[in-house]
Amino acid sequence: MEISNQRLAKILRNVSAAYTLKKIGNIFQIRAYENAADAIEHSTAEIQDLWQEGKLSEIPTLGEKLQDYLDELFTKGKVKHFEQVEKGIPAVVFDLLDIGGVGPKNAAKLAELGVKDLEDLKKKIKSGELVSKGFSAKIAQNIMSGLLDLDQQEHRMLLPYAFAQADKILNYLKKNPDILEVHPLGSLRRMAATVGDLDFSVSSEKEKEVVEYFCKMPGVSRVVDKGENKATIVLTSGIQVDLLVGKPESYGALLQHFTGSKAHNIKLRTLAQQKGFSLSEYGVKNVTSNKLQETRTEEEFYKLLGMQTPPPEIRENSGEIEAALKHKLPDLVTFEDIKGDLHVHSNFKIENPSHGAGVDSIENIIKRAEELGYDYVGIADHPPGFTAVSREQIIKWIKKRTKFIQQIRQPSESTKSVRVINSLEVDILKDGSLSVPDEALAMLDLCIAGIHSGHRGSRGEITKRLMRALENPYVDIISHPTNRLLNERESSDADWEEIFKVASEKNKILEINAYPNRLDLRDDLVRAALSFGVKFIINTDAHEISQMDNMRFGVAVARRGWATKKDVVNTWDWTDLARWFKL
Ligand code: DGT
Ligand code: CA
Ligand code: CA
Repeated sequence: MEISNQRLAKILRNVSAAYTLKKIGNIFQIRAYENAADAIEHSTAEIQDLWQEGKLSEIPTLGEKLQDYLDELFTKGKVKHFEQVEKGIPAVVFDLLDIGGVGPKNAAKLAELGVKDLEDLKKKIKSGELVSKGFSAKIAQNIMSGLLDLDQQEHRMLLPYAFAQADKILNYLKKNPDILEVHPLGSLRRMAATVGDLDFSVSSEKEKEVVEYFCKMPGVSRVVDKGENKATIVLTSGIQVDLLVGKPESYGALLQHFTGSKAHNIKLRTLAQQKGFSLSEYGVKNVTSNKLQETRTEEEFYKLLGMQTPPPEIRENSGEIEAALKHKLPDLVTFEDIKGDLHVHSNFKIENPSHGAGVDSIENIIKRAEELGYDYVGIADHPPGFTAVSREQIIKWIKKRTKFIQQIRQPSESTKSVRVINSLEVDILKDGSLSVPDEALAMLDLCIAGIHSGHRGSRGEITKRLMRALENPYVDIISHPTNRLLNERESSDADWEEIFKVASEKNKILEINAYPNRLDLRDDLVRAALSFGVKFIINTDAHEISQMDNMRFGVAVARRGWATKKDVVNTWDWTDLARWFKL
Protein backbone atom coordinates (compact mmCIF):
# COMPACT_ATOMS: atom_id res chain seq x y z
CA MET A 1 0.00 0.00 0.00
CA GLU A 2 1.25 3.39 -0.77
CA ILE A 3 1.33 5.93 2.01
CA SER A 4 1.52 9.57 1.02
CA ASN A 5 3.58 12.11 2.95
CA GLN A 6 0.36 13.76 4.04
CA ARG A 7 -1.05 10.53 5.44
CA LEU A 8 2.26 9.70 7.10
CA ALA A 9 2.42 13.06 8.86
CA LYS A 10 -1.11 12.50 10.18
CA ILE A 11 -0.15 9.03 11.49
CA LEU A 12 2.76 10.51 13.45
CA ARG A 13 0.67 13.38 14.80
CA ASN A 14 -1.88 10.86 16.05
CA VAL A 15 0.84 9.00 17.95
CA SER A 16 2.10 12.22 19.48
CA ALA A 17 -1.46 13.04 20.62
CA ALA A 18 -1.83 9.55 22.09
CA TYR A 19 1.42 9.99 24.05
CA THR A 20 0.13 13.27 25.44
CA LEU A 21 -3.27 11.87 26.42
CA LYS A 22 -1.91 8.74 28.03
CA LYS A 23 0.95 10.65 29.64
CA ILE A 24 3.52 8.25 28.28
CA GLY A 25 6.90 9.37 27.10
CA ASN A 26 8.51 12.69 27.90
CA ILE A 27 8.21 16.02 26.17
CA PHE A 28 11.21 15.25 23.93
CA GLN A 29 9.68 12.05 22.64
CA ILE A 30 6.38 13.78 21.94
CA ARG A 31 8.22 16.59 20.14
CA ALA A 32 10.18 14.04 18.11
CA TYR A 33 6.91 12.84 16.55
CA GLU A 34 5.73 16.39 15.89
CA ASN A 35 9.04 17.43 14.34
CA ALA A 36 9.14 14.34 12.15
CA ALA A 37 5.57 15.06 10.99
CA ASP A 38 6.58 18.63 10.07
CA ALA A 39 9.67 17.47 8.19
CA ILE A 40 7.67 14.86 6.28
CA GLU A 41 4.93 17.29 5.37
CA HIS A 42 7.46 19.70 3.89
CA SER A 43 9.64 17.13 2.21
CA THR A 44 9.93 17.46 -1.55
CA ALA A 45 10.67 13.74 -1.86
CA GLU A 46 8.20 10.96 -1.19
CA ILE A 47 9.21 9.40 2.12
CA GLN A 48 8.25 5.97 0.88
CA ASP A 49 10.76 6.38 -1.97
CA LEU A 50 13.51 7.29 0.47
CA TRP A 51 12.63 4.23 2.55
CA GLN A 52 12.83 2.03 -0.50
CA GLU A 53 16.28 3.37 -1.31
CA GLY A 54 17.40 2.89 2.26
CA LYS A 55 17.69 6.64 2.77
CA LEU A 56 15.33 7.28 5.68
CA SER A 57 18.26 8.63 7.67
CA GLU A 58 18.42 11.56 5.24
CA ILE A 59 15.17 12.98 6.61
CA PRO A 60 16.13 15.68 9.04
CA THR A 61 15.00 15.11 12.65
CA LEU A 62 14.13 11.44 12.08
CA GLY A 63 15.81 9.38 14.81
CA GLU A 64 16.66 5.70 14.65
CA LYS A 65 13.63 4.55 16.59
CA LEU A 66 11.28 6.41 14.25
CA GLN A 67 13.12 5.06 11.23
CA ASP A 68 12.43 1.56 12.52
CA TYR A 69 8.75 2.34 12.97
CA LEU A 70 8.48 3.74 9.45
CA ASP A 71 10.19 0.64 8.16
CA GLU A 72 7.58 -1.47 9.93
CA LEU A 73 4.79 0.73 8.58
CA PHE A 74 5.93 0.52 4.95
CA THR A 75 6.56 -3.21 5.19
CA LYS A 76 3.49 -4.31 7.11
CA GLY A 77 1.05 -1.46 6.67
CA LYS A 78 0.86 -0.91 10.44
CA VAL A 79 3.03 -0.42 13.51
CA LYS A 80 2.46 -2.48 16.61
CA HIS A 81 3.75 0.23 18.93
CA PHE A 82 1.44 2.86 17.40
CA GLU A 83 -1.54 0.55 17.79
CA GLN A 84 -0.67 -0.06 21.42
CA VAL A 85 -0.38 3.60 22.37
CA GLU A 86 -3.58 4.52 20.52
CA LYS A 87 -5.57 1.69 22.03
CA GLY A 88 -8.65 2.83 23.94
CA ILE A 89 -8.68 6.34 22.48
CA PRO A 90 -11.92 6.90 20.50
CA ALA A 91 -11.34 7.36 16.76
CA VAL A 92 -13.23 10.66 16.80
CA VAL A 93 -10.42 12.21 18.89
CA PHE A 94 -8.05 11.85 15.93
CA ASP A 95 -10.60 13.37 13.54
CA LEU A 96 -11.11 16.32 15.88
CA LEU A 97 -7.36 17.01 15.79
CA ASP A 98 -7.77 18.04 12.15
CA ILE A 99 -9.59 21.18 13.33
CA GLY A 100 -7.14 24.07 13.51
CA GLY A 101 -6.54 25.07 17.14
CA VAL A 102 -7.87 21.85 18.68
CA GLY A 103 -5.17 19.97 20.60
CA PRO A 104 -5.24 16.48 22.12
CA LYS A 105 -6.71 17.57 25.45
CA ASN A 106 -9.62 19.49 23.97
CA ALA A 107 -10.22 16.73 21.43
CA ALA A 108 -10.49 14.18 24.24
CA LYS A 109 -12.74 16.47 26.24
CA LEU A 110 -15.05 16.92 23.26
CA ALA A 111 -15.21 13.16 22.76
CA GLU A 112 -16.10 12.76 26.44
CA LEU A 113 -19.00 15.17 25.96
CA GLY A 114 -20.34 12.75 23.36
CA VAL A 115 -19.28 14.55 20.17
CA LYS A 116 -19.73 11.91 17.49
CA ASP A 117 -18.13 13.62 14.50
CA LEU A 118 -17.37 17.04 13.04
CA GLU A 119 -20.97 17.67 11.93
CA ASP A 120 -22.21 16.77 15.39
CA LEU A 121 -19.70 19.17 16.91
CA LYS A 122 -21.02 21.99 14.72
CA LYS A 123 -24.52 21.22 15.94
CA LYS A 124 -23.44 21.21 19.57
CA ILE A 125 -21.73 24.58 19.22
CA LYS A 126 -24.72 26.15 17.49
CA SER A 127 -27.16 24.86 20.08
CA GLY A 128 -25.01 26.24 22.88
CA GLU A 129 -24.49 22.76 24.31
CA LEU A 130 -20.70 23.10 24.29
CA VAL A 131 -20.72 26.28 26.36
CA SER A 132 -23.30 24.89 28.77
CA LYS A 133 -20.99 21.94 29.34
CA GLY A 134 -18.00 23.98 30.37
CA PHE A 135 -16.25 25.27 27.24
CA SER A 136 -15.71 29.02 27.22
CA ALA A 137 -17.61 30.96 24.57
CA LYS A 138 -14.30 32.07 23.08
CA ILE A 139 -12.99 28.53 22.67
CA ALA A 140 -16.31 27.40 21.19
CA GLN A 141 -16.09 30.24 18.69
CA ASN A 142 -12.51 29.36 17.78
CA ILE A 143 -13.44 25.75 17.21
CA MET A 144 -16.32 26.86 15.01
CA SER A 145 -14.07 28.94 12.77
CA GLY A 146 -11.63 26.03 12.63
CA LEU A 147 -14.49 23.82 11.47
CA LEU A 148 -15.49 26.30 8.79
CA ASP A 149 -11.90 26.47 7.54
CA LEU A 150 -11.91 22.69 7.22
CA ASP A 151 -15.09 22.89 5.14
CA GLN A 152 -13.35 25.36 2.84
CA GLN A 153 -10.59 22.91 2.08
CA GLU A 154 -11.72 21.10 -0.99
CA HIS A 155 -12.45 17.52 -0.20
CA ARG A 156 -14.50 15.46 -2.58
CA MET A 157 -15.77 11.95 -1.93
CA LEU A 158 -14.15 9.07 -3.76
CA LEU A 159 -16.63 7.47 -6.16
CA PRO A 160 -16.89 4.06 -4.43
CA TYR A 161 -17.50 5.74 -1.08
CA ALA A 162 -20.15 8.01 -2.59
CA PHE A 163 -21.72 4.93 -4.17
CA ALA A 164 -21.92 3.06 -0.89
CA GLN A 165 -23.57 6.07 0.78
CA ALA A 166 -25.93 6.53 -2.16
CA ASP A 167 -26.99 2.88 -1.99
CA LYS A 168 -28.28 3.34 1.54
CA ILE A 169 -30.33 6.36 0.45
CA LEU A 170 -31.67 4.58 -2.64
CA ASN A 171 -32.76 1.63 -0.50
CA TYR A 172 -34.58 3.91 1.90
CA LEU A 173 -36.34 5.78 -0.92
CA LYS A 174 -37.35 2.59 -2.71
CA LYS A 175 -39.25 1.45 0.38
CA ASN A 176 -41.84 4.21 -0.06
CA PRO A 177 -44.78 3.02 -2.21
CA ASP A 178 -45.45 6.60 -3.40
CA ILE A 179 -42.06 6.59 -5.12
CA LEU A 180 -42.33 5.19 -8.65
CA GLU A 181 -38.73 5.65 -9.76
CA VAL A 182 -35.46 6.86 -8.18
CA HIS A 183 -32.18 7.78 -9.86
CA PRO A 184 -28.88 9.17 -8.71
CA LEU A 185 -28.06 12.39 -10.56
CA GLY A 186 -25.12 14.70 -11.17
CA SER A 187 -21.54 13.51 -10.87
CA LEU A 188 -22.70 10.31 -9.17
CA ARG A 189 -24.75 9.20 -12.16
CA ARG A 190 -21.98 10.29 -14.52
CA MET A 191 -19.58 8.19 -12.41
CA ALA A 192 -16.99 10.95 -12.06
CA ALA A 193 -13.89 9.91 -10.08
CA THR A 194 -14.83 12.20 -7.19
CA VAL A 195 -18.22 13.42 -6.09
CA GLY A 196 -19.04 16.72 -4.35
CA ASP A 197 -22.57 16.12 -3.11
CA LEU A 198 -25.17 13.43 -3.73
CA ASP A 199 -28.19 14.23 -5.87
CA PHE A 200 -31.30 12.11 -6.46
CA SER A 201 -34.46 12.41 -8.49
CA VAL A 202 -37.76 10.75 -7.71
CA SER A 203 -40.80 10.22 -9.87
CA SER A 204 -44.02 10.51 -7.86
CA GLU A 205 -47.55 11.93 -7.88
CA LYS A 206 -47.16 12.88 -4.23
CA GLU A 207 -44.28 15.34 -4.30
CA LYS A 208 -44.82 16.92 -0.89
CA GLU A 209 -45.15 13.61 0.93
CA VAL A 210 -41.98 12.33 -0.68
CA VAL A 211 -40.07 15.43 0.43
CA GLU A 212 -41.31 14.86 4.00
CA TYR A 213 -40.31 11.20 3.86
CA PHE A 214 -36.83 12.13 2.60
CA CYS A 215 -36.25 14.67 5.39
CA LYS A 216 -37.15 12.02 7.98
CA MET A 217 -34.50 9.60 6.71
CA PRO A 218 -32.34 8.05 9.45
CA GLY A 219 -28.95 9.72 9.69
CA VAL A 220 -30.11 13.21 8.74
CA SER A 221 -28.24 15.75 10.82
CA ARG A 222 -30.06 18.84 9.53
CA VAL A 223 -32.47 19.95 6.85
CA VAL A 224 -30.86 22.83 5.00
CA ASP A 225 -33.71 23.62 2.67
CA LYS A 226 -37.19 22.18 2.13
CA GLY A 227 -39.56 23.12 -0.69
CA GLU A 228 -42.69 21.73 -2.39
CA ASN A 229 -40.79 19.33 -4.61
CA LYS A 230 -37.20 19.48 -3.46
CA ALA A 231 -35.02 19.39 -0.38
CA THR A 232 -31.40 19.63 0.70
CA ILE A 233 -30.19 17.80 3.79
CA VAL A 234 -26.87 17.16 5.51
CA LEU A 235 -26.19 13.70 6.93
CA THR A 236 -24.34 13.12 10.22
CA SER A 237 -21.38 12.05 8.06
CA GLY A 238 -21.29 15.62 6.72
CA ILE A 239 -22.46 14.62 3.23
CA GLN A 240 -24.92 16.95 1.54
CA VAL A 241 -27.82 15.34 -0.31
CA ASP A 242 -30.15 17.08 -2.76
CA LEU A 243 -33.52 15.61 -3.73
CA LEU A 244 -35.73 16.62 -6.64
CA VAL A 245 -39.21 15.20 -7.09
CA GLY A 246 -41.12 15.34 -10.37
CA LYS A 247 -44.36 14.05 -11.87
CA PRO A 248 -44.06 10.83 -13.91
CA GLU A 249 -45.21 12.51 -17.14
CA SER A 250 -42.26 14.92 -17.10
CA TYR A 251 -39.74 12.79 -15.19
CA GLY A 252 -37.45 12.29 -18.22
CA ALA A 253 -36.74 16.01 -18.43
CA LEU A 254 -36.00 16.25 -14.70
CA LEU A 255 -33.60 13.34 -14.89
CA GLN A 256 -31.85 14.80 -17.91
CA HIS A 257 -31.60 18.30 -16.49
CA PHE A 258 -29.99 17.36 -13.20
CA THR A 259 -27.69 14.68 -14.50
CA GLY A 260 -25.66 17.38 -16.17
CA SER A 261 -22.93 17.96 -16.66
CA LYS A 262 -23.35 21.68 -16.73
CA ALA A 263 -21.19 21.83 -19.88
CA HIS A 264 -23.33 19.17 -21.57
CA ASN A 265 -26.54 21.03 -20.72
CA ILE A 266 -25.23 24.39 -21.92
CA LYS A 267 -24.25 22.92 -25.26
CA LEU A 268 -27.60 21.12 -25.53
CA ARG A 269 -29.51 24.34 -24.86
CA THR A 270 -27.61 26.15 -27.64
CA LEU A 271 -28.43 23.35 -30.01
CA ALA A 272 -32.10 23.37 -28.98
CA GLN A 273 -32.27 27.11 -29.54
CA GLN A 274 -31.11 26.65 -33.13
CA LYS A 275 -33.95 24.18 -33.60
CA GLY A 276 -36.51 26.56 -32.10
CA PHE A 277 -36.80 24.86 -28.70
CA SER A 278 -36.10 25.86 -25.12
CA LEU A 279 -35.20 23.24 -22.53
CA SER A 280 -36.00 22.93 -18.83
CA GLU A 281 -36.50 20.29 -16.14
CA TYR A 282 -40.18 20.21 -17.23
CA GLY A 283 -39.64 19.37 -20.87
CA VAL A 284 -38.97 20.74 -24.34
CA LYS A 285 -40.83 23.90 -25.29
CA ASN A 286 -41.53 24.97 -28.86
CA VAL A 287 -40.62 28.68 -28.81
CA THR A 288 -42.97 29.66 -31.64
CA SER A 289 -46.11 27.93 -30.38
CA ASN A 290 -45.09 28.26 -26.72
CA LYS A 291 -46.23 24.65 -26.26
CA LEU A 292 -44.45 22.49 -23.71
CA GLN A 293 -43.84 18.89 -24.68
CA GLU A 294 -43.46 16.72 -21.60
CA THR A 295 -41.20 13.67 -21.65
CA ARG A 296 -41.66 10.62 -19.47
CA THR A 297 -38.19 9.24 -20.27
CA GLU A 298 -34.81 10.69 -21.12
CA GLU A 299 -34.92 8.88 -24.45
CA GLU A 300 -38.07 10.81 -25.42
CA PHE A 301 -36.36 14.04 -24.38
CA TYR A 302 -33.28 13.48 -26.55
CA LYS A 303 -35.42 12.14 -29.39
CA LEU A 304 -37.29 15.45 -29.58
CA LEU A 305 -33.92 17.03 -30.33
CA GLY A 306 -33.29 14.46 -33.03
CA MET A 307 -30.53 12.59 -31.25
CA GLN A 308 -29.56 9.41 -29.43
CA THR A 309 -29.34 9.42 -25.62
CA PRO A 310 -25.69 9.68 -24.58
CA PRO A 311 -24.78 7.36 -21.67
CA PRO A 312 -24.53 9.53 -18.51
CA GLU A 313 -20.79 8.78 -18.16
CA ILE A 314 -19.92 10.71 -21.32
CA ARG A 315 -22.17 13.76 -20.86
CA GLU A 316 -19.25 16.15 -20.53
CA ASN A 317 -19.55 18.10 -23.80
CA SER A 318 -16.57 16.38 -25.29
CA GLY A 319 -18.12 15.37 -28.59
CA GLU A 320 -20.97 13.19 -27.33
CA ILE A 321 -23.66 15.60 -28.54
CA GLU A 322 -22.25 15.70 -32.08
CA ALA A 323 -21.95 11.89 -32.09
CA ALA A 324 -25.52 11.46 -30.77
CA LEU A 325 -26.87 13.77 -33.48
CA LYS A 326 -25.21 11.58 -36.11
CA HIS A 327 -26.51 8.48 -34.33
CA LYS A 328 -22.93 7.36 -33.96
CA LEU A 329 -22.47 7.02 -30.20
CA PRO A 330 -19.84 4.43 -29.26
CA ASP A 331 -20.97 1.12 -27.82
CA LEU A 332 -19.23 1.51 -24.46
CA VAL A 333 -17.69 -1.40 -22.55
CA THR A 334 -19.91 -2.71 -19.72
CA PHE A 335 -19.25 -4.41 -16.41
CA GLU A 336 -20.89 -7.57 -17.76
CA ASP A 337 -18.22 -7.71 -20.48
CA ILE A 338 -15.42 -8.25 -17.95
CA LYS A 339 -13.97 -11.77 -17.89
CA GLY A 340 -11.12 -11.47 -15.40
CA ASP A 341 -8.91 -9.37 -13.15
CA LEU A 342 -5.18 -9.52 -13.80
CA HIS A 343 -3.86 -7.49 -10.90
CA VAL A 344 -4.56 -8.99 -7.49
CA HIS A 345 -2.08 -9.07 -4.59
CA SER A 346 -1.85 -12.20 -2.43
CA ASN A 347 -0.29 -13.03 0.92
CA PHE A 348 2.25 -15.41 -0.62
CA LYS A 349 5.10 -15.56 1.87
CA ILE A 350 7.73 -12.89 1.33
CA GLU A 351 10.43 -11.50 3.61
CA ASN A 352 11.09 -8.03 2.25
CA PRO A 353 8.31 -6.91 -0.10
CA SER A 354 9.04 -3.75 -2.09
CA HIS A 355 5.51 -2.57 -1.21
CA GLY A 356 2.60 -3.82 0.90
CA ALA A 357 1.51 -7.40 0.24
CA GLY A 358 -2.07 -8.61 0.01
CA VAL A 359 -3.90 -10.19 2.95
CA ASP A 360 -5.64 -13.14 1.26
CA SER A 361 -4.27 -16.44 0.01
CA ILE A 362 -3.92 -17.28 -3.66
CA GLU A 363 -6.49 -20.06 -3.11
CA ASN A 364 -9.06 -17.58 -1.79
CA ILE A 365 -8.39 -15.16 -4.62
CA ILE A 366 -9.09 -17.92 -7.12
CA LYS A 367 -12.26 -18.83 -5.25
CA ARG A 368 -13.44 -15.23 -5.33
CA ALA A 369 -12.67 -15.00 -9.05
CA GLU A 370 -14.82 -18.09 -9.54
CA GLU A 371 -17.67 -16.52 -7.57
CA LEU A 372 -17.42 -13.42 -9.73
CA GLY A 373 -17.86 -15.62 -12.78
CA TYR A 374 -14.43 -14.80 -14.18
CA ASP A 375 -12.61 -16.96 -16.72
CA TYR A 376 -9.16 -15.93 -15.52
CA VAL A 377 -7.35 -14.18 -12.67
CA GLY A 378 -3.80 -12.83 -12.43
CA ILE A 379 -1.85 -12.97 -9.20
CA ALA A 380 0.44 -9.96 -9.35
CA ASP A 381 2.36 -9.55 -6.10
CA HIS A 382 5.10 -7.05 -5.49
CA PRO A 383 8.51 -8.75 -5.66
CA PRO A 384 11.06 -8.39 -2.85
CA GLY A 385 12.59 -4.91 -2.58
CA PHE A 386 15.61 -4.77 -4.84
CA THR A 387 17.71 -2.82 -2.35
CA ALA A 388 16.87 -5.09 0.59
CA VAL A 389 17.44 -8.45 -1.05
CA SER A 390 20.14 -9.89 -3.29
CA ARG A 391 19.56 -10.70 -6.96
CA GLU A 392 19.90 -14.41 -6.20
CA GLN A 393 17.30 -14.22 -3.45
CA ILE A 394 14.82 -12.46 -5.75
CA ILE A 395 15.26 -15.16 -8.37
CA LYS A 396 14.90 -17.88 -5.74
CA TRP A 397 11.68 -16.37 -4.41
CA ILE A 398 10.13 -16.01 -7.88
CA LYS A 399 11.08 -19.62 -8.66
CA LYS A 400 9.38 -20.81 -5.50
CA ARG A 401 6.27 -18.76 -6.17
CA THR A 402 6.09 -19.87 -9.80
CA LYS A 403 6.23 -23.50 -8.68
CA PHE A 404 3.49 -22.89 -6.14
CA ILE A 405 1.19 -21.29 -8.70
CA GLN A 406 1.83 -24.09 -11.16
CA GLN A 407 0.79 -26.61 -8.54
CA ILE A 408 -2.32 -24.75 -7.56
CA ARG A 409 -3.48 -24.35 -11.16
CA GLN A 410 -6.73 -26.01 -12.02
CA PRO A 411 -5.90 -29.56 -13.01
CA SER A 412 -7.87 -30.11 -16.16
CA GLU A 413 -8.49 -28.03 -19.24
CA SER A 414 -11.95 -29.50 -19.57
CA THR A 415 -13.23 -28.45 -16.14
CA LYS A 416 -14.91 -25.08 -16.22
CA SER A 417 -12.47 -23.37 -13.92
CA VAL A 418 -10.64 -20.11 -13.57
CA ARG A 419 -7.27 -19.89 -15.30
CA VAL A 420 -4.55 -18.58 -13.03
CA ILE A 421 -1.92 -16.24 -14.41
CA ASN A 422 1.49 -16.01 -12.77
CA SER A 423 2.41 -12.35 -12.76
CA LEU A 424 4.21 -9.72 -10.70
CA GLU A 425 3.93 -5.98 -10.35
CA VAL A 426 7.54 -4.90 -10.64
CA ASP A 427 8.95 -1.42 -10.12
CA ILE A 428 10.10 0.83 -12.90
CA LEU A 429 13.23 2.25 -11.28
CA LYS A 430 14.60 5.80 -11.61
CA ASP A 431 16.55 4.96 -14.75
CA GLY A 432 13.63 3.08 -16.32
CA SER A 433 15.08 -0.37 -15.68
CA LEU A 434 13.04 -2.94 -13.75
CA SER A 435 13.46 -4.07 -10.14
CA VAL A 436 13.60 -7.74 -11.15
CA PRO A 437 16.30 -9.36 -13.33
CA ASP A 438 15.29 -10.66 -16.80
CA GLU A 439 16.12 -14.19 -15.80
CA ALA A 440 13.32 -14.09 -13.23
CA LEU A 441 10.91 -12.19 -15.47
CA ALA A 442 11.24 -15.00 -17.99
CA MET A 443 9.55 -17.34 -15.49
CA LEU A 444 6.35 -15.28 -15.40
CA ASP A 445 3.29 -15.57 -17.63
CA LEU A 446 3.17 -11.83 -17.84
CA CYS A 447 4.74 -8.79 -16.27
CA ILE A 448 3.06 -5.67 -14.95
CA ALA A 449 5.44 -2.76 -14.44
CA GLY A 450 4.68 0.42 -12.57
CA ILE A 451 6.33 3.48 -11.11
CA HIS A 452 6.25 3.35 -7.32
CA SER A 453 8.77 6.04 -6.45
CA GLY A 454 9.88 9.49 -7.54
CA HIS A 455 6.45 10.51 -8.83
CA ARG A 456 7.45 14.14 -8.55
CA GLY A 457 10.12 13.76 -11.20
CA SER A 458 10.19 16.22 -14.09
CA ARG A 459 8.18 15.70 -17.26
CA GLY A 460 11.36 14.57 -19.03
CA GLU A 461 12.34 12.13 -16.31
CA ILE A 462 8.93 10.45 -16.01
CA THR A 463 8.56 10.22 -19.79
CA LYS A 464 12.00 8.63 -20.12
CA ARG A 465 11.26 6.08 -17.38
CA LEU A 466 7.94 5.03 -18.91
CA MET A 467 9.47 4.92 -22.40
CA ARG A 468 12.25 2.64 -21.31
CA ALA A 469 9.72 0.32 -19.64
CA LEU A 470 7.66 0.27 -22.85
CA GLU A 471 10.76 -0.71 -24.82
CA ASN A 472 11.40 -3.64 -22.47
CA PRO A 473 10.30 -6.89 -24.14
CA TYR A 474 9.34 -8.43 -20.80
CA VAL A 475 6.84 -5.71 -19.92
CA ASP A 476 3.23 -6.44 -20.89
CA ILE A 477 1.23 -3.93 -18.87
CA ILE A 478 1.97 -0.55 -17.31
CA SER A 479 0.08 -0.23 -14.02
CA HIS A 480 -1.61 3.01 -12.83
CA PRO A 481 0.31 5.11 -15.40
CA THR A 482 -0.08 8.62 -13.94
CA ASN A 483 0.38 7.60 -10.29
CA ARG A 484 -2.10 10.13 -9.02
CA LEU A 485 -3.74 9.56 -5.64
CA LEU A 486 -7.09 11.32 -5.45
CA ASN A 487 -7.25 14.00 -2.74
CA GLU A 488 -3.53 13.43 -2.10
CA ARG A 489 -1.25 13.57 -5.08
CA GLU A 490 -1.45 15.02 -8.58
CA SER A 491 -0.76 12.95 -11.68
CA SER A 492 2.89 12.78 -12.67
CA ASP A 493 3.76 15.02 -15.59
CA ALA A 494 4.75 13.22 -18.78
CA ASP A 495 4.55 13.48 -22.55
CA TRP A 496 1.45 11.28 -22.71
CA GLU A 497 1.01 11.52 -26.47
CA GLU A 498 4.49 10.17 -27.05
CA ILE A 499 3.86 7.43 -24.49
CA PHE A 500 0.54 6.44 -26.10
CA LYS A 501 2.18 6.35 -29.51
CA VAL A 502 4.91 4.00 -28.36
CA ALA A 503 2.54 1.86 -26.24
CA SER A 504 0.39 1.34 -29.31
CA GLU A 505 3.35 0.53 -31.58
CA LYS A 506 4.85 -1.93 -29.12
CA ASN A 507 1.51 -3.56 -28.21
CA LYS A 508 1.86 -2.62 -24.56
CA ILE A 509 -1.31 -2.45 -22.51
CA LEU A 510 -2.12 0.47 -20.24
CA GLU A 511 -3.91 -0.33 -17.03
CA ILE A 512 -7.07 1.38 -15.85
CA ASN A 513 -6.58 0.80 -12.15
CA ALA A 514 -9.89 0.56 -10.27
CA TYR A 515 -8.43 1.13 -6.80
CA PRO A 516 -10.71 3.80 -5.23
CA ASN A 517 -8.14 6.57 -4.82
CA ARG A 518 -6.38 5.86 -8.12
CA LEU A 519 -8.86 5.43 -11.01
CA ASP A 520 -5.76 5.73 -13.15
CA LEU A 521 -5.32 5.92 -16.20
CA ARG A 522 -7.65 8.92 -15.90
CA ASP A 523 -10.76 9.11 -18.11
CA ASP A 524 -9.47 12.04 -20.19
CA LEU A 525 -6.21 10.24 -20.88
CA VAL A 526 -8.05 7.02 -21.77
CA ARG A 527 -9.83 9.01 -24.44
CA ALA A 528 -6.54 10.45 -25.68
CA ALA A 529 -4.85 7.04 -25.68
CA LEU A 530 -7.73 5.53 -27.65
CA SER A 531 -7.03 7.86 -30.54
CA PHE A 532 -3.56 6.28 -30.76
CA GLY A 533 -5.09 2.78 -30.82
CA VAL A 534 -3.86 1.86 -27.33
CA LYS A 535 -5.41 -1.18 -25.64
CA PHE A 536 -6.39 -1.19 -21.97
CA ILE A 537 -6.87 -3.59 -19.12
CA ILE A 538 -9.17 -2.82 -16.20
CA ASN A 539 -7.67 -4.19 -12.97
CA THR A 540 -8.64 -3.80 -9.33
CA ASP A 541 -5.14 -3.92 -7.75
CA ALA A 542 -6.99 -5.61 -4.86
CA HIS A 543 -4.97 -6.16 -1.69
CA GLU A 544 -7.85 -8.10 -0.14
CA ILE A 545 -10.53 -10.08 -1.93
CA SER A 546 -13.38 -7.70 -1.05
CA GLN A 547 -11.55 -5.09 -3.14
CA MET A 548 -12.00 -7.26 -6.22
CA ASP A 549 -15.54 -5.81 -6.20
CA ASN A 550 -14.15 -2.41 -7.24
CA MET A 551 -14.03 -3.57 -10.86
CA ARG A 552 -17.14 -1.60 -11.85
CA PHE A 553 -15.48 1.69 -10.91
CA GLY A 554 -12.65 0.92 -13.31
CA VAL A 555 -15.24 0.10 -15.96
CA ALA A 556 -16.77 3.52 -15.29
CA VAL A 557 -13.42 5.18 -16.05
CA ALA A 558 -13.14 3.22 -19.28
CA ARG A 559 -16.68 4.25 -20.25
CA ARG A 560 -15.96 7.89 -19.43
CA GLY A 561 -12.96 7.54 -21.73
CA TRP A 562 -15.22 6.21 -24.54
CA ALA A 563 -13.64 2.73 -24.52
CA THR A 564 -15.56 -0.10 -26.18
CA LYS A 565 -15.36 -3.82 -25.52
CA LYS A 566 -12.69 -4.49 -28.11
CA ASP A 567 -10.38 -1.86 -26.57
CA VAL A 568 -10.29 -3.63 -23.20
CA VAL A 569 -8.33 -6.88 -23.20
CA ASN A 570 -9.94 -8.40 -20.10
CA THR A 571 -13.27 -8.53 -21.92
CA TRP A 572 -11.69 -11.01 -24.33
CA ASP A 573 -12.19 -14.72 -23.94
CA TRP A 574 -9.29 -16.91 -22.85
CA THR A 575 -8.19 -17.88 -26.36
CA ASP A 576 -7.77 -14.30 -27.50
CA LEU A 577 -6.13 -13.25 -24.26
CA ALA A 578 -3.72 -16.18 -24.33
CA ARG A 579 -2.79 -15.39 -27.91
CA TRP A 580 -2.10 -11.74 -27.13
CA PHE A 581 0.07 -12.43 -24.08
CA LYS A 582 1.54 -15.61 -25.58
CA LEU A 583 0.42 -17.67 -22.58
P1 DGT B 1 -20.52 17.65 -7.83
O1 DGT B 1 -21.70 17.56 -6.94
O2 DGT B 1 -19.67 18.83 -7.56
O3 DGT B 1 -19.74 16.41 -7.87
O4 DGT B 1 -21.02 17.86 -9.34
P2 DGT B 1 -22.47 17.71 -9.97
O5 DGT B 1 -22.32 17.61 -11.43
O6 DGT B 1 -23.23 16.63 -9.28
O7 DGT B 1 -23.12 19.12 -9.70
P3 DGT B 1 -24.31 19.59 -8.76
O8 DGT B 1 -24.55 18.69 -7.62
O9 DGT B 1 -24.05 21.02 -8.45
O10 DGT B 1 -25.57 19.59 -9.73
C1 DGT B 1 -26.08 18.42 -10.30
C2 DGT B 1 -26.32 18.58 -11.77
O11 DGT B 1 -27.45 19.38 -12.01
C3 DGT B 1 -25.21 19.28 -12.52
O12 DGT B 1 -24.36 18.34 -13.11
C4 DGT B 1 -25.89 20.09 -13.57
C5 DGT B 1 -27.35 20.08 -13.25
N1 DGT B 1 -27.97 21.41 -13.13
C6 DGT B 1 -28.97 21.85 -13.86
N2 DGT B 1 -29.32 23.07 -13.48
C7 DGT B 1 -28.57 23.42 -12.49
C8 DGT B 1 -28.48 24.59 -11.68
O13 DGT B 1 -29.21 25.54 -11.81
N3 DGT B 1 -27.51 24.58 -10.72
C9 DGT B 1 -26.68 23.50 -10.54
N4 DGT B 1 -25.75 23.55 -9.58
N5 DGT B 1 -26.77 22.43 -11.31
C10 DGT B 1 -27.69 22.36 -12.25
CA1 CA C 1 -23.68 16.53 -7.03
CA1 CA D 1 -26.16 19.10 -5.76
